[in-house]
Amino acid sequence: MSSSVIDLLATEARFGAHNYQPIGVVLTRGEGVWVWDTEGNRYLDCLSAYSAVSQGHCHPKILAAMVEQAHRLTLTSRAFHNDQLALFYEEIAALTGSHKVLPMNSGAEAVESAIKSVRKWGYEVKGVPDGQAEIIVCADNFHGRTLGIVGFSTDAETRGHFGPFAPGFRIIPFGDAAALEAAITPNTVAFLVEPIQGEAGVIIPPAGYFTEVRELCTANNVMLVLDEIQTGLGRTGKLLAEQHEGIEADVTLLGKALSGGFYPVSAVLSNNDVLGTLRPGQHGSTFGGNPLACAVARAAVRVLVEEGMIENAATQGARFLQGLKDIRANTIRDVRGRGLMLAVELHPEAGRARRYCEALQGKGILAKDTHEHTIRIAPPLVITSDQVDWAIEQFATILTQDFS
Ligand code: IF1
Repeated sequence: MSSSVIDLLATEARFGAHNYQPIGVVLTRGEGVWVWDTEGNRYLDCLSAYSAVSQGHCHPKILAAMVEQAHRLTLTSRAFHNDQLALFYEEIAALTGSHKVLPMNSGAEAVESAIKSVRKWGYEVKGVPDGQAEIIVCADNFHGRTLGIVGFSTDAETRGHFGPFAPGFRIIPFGDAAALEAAITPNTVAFLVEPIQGEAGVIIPPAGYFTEVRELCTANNVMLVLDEIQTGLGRTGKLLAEQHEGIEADVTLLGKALSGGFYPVSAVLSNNDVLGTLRPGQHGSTFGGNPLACAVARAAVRVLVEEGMIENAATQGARFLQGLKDIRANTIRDVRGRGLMLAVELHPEAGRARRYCEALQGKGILAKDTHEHTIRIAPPLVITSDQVDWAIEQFATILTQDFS
């Protein structure tokens, strides 16, 4: 590492809160699936900023939309109308088959907004006594970092010493429809769940789980809220991960790739009932729905569809998964994934996943460990067959070594 890079790291360490422990690479440029560090080394990005950069780094059409809009108008607040919001609503509703759209900024804000909305729906439409609404969530969930959300996390690191927390949440195991049935009461307003648990280590529920979940929610007048902030917008090889299950959520949450990584843009999508309960003054955001965000999101969604990125995620995801499965290495305990949301789980004796990610960096691949023993792999959806094959060779080289 050059002295200027060491200076940057020291300055970060001195002034920054130490709430992250990044891999020792300082990135300065990105294009498509590639990123470059300050010393000129090139890496294949197998994290894509946690799936926010699905369209590839600095996609030229999203960039053009952003620059054009930034020259004209960036922020009006929702005290006035802007000429981008209606078009954003129309396009996202048509694409996803939703009736109503609520624009926010971060993923956590979309989750918080959904919680507020389904509670309000519970009191005003379902008839739950005021203050009694219950929301069911899953163990090992990850929905963001705000107080409301970390209060129903089951991860000690995520929630430890941040309480007291808001009541009104019940936690059940993921992938267990019988547990959902047992947890529902007359006061249950919603079931909030990730289609595939990301932070938990790319955990895919058993086949048929979501069909049963959908039936239980419908039968009990419980809103099914799918957090598709990570799984949505093509990541799993379909526009929405719910399509793999042949179901439709009542409320869908989008974020991350909704802006192609240019800007924080998130949204709550729902049927008329849920978002229909919000009245002026009851919810909002200074930046939510601003013209710059809307223009960027419109371009981000357009290129995703027009450039075939969703189909490519399905094709290249299957190729990547098979390639990883074909690696014969006794460090590997499991390989799993759907589309380009993939994970390699290591045997505990093989050593920490972090060491493997550091070794992969040396081979020109940036990937991220999760939960000690799992390497998460989520490249931009524009990855080609040759790039997948090259990545698999690097994974094979590293996974056949022992870092225990
Ligand atoms: C961090 C993981 C990914 C999410 C789902 C909501 C949000 C996220 C399903 C909140 C955010 C991120 C945030 C990032 C780590 C990360 C993550 F490792 F925790 F699981 F992506 F894989 N719902 N996920 O995955 O969205 O408010 O951040 O915009 O460092 O916290 P946000």
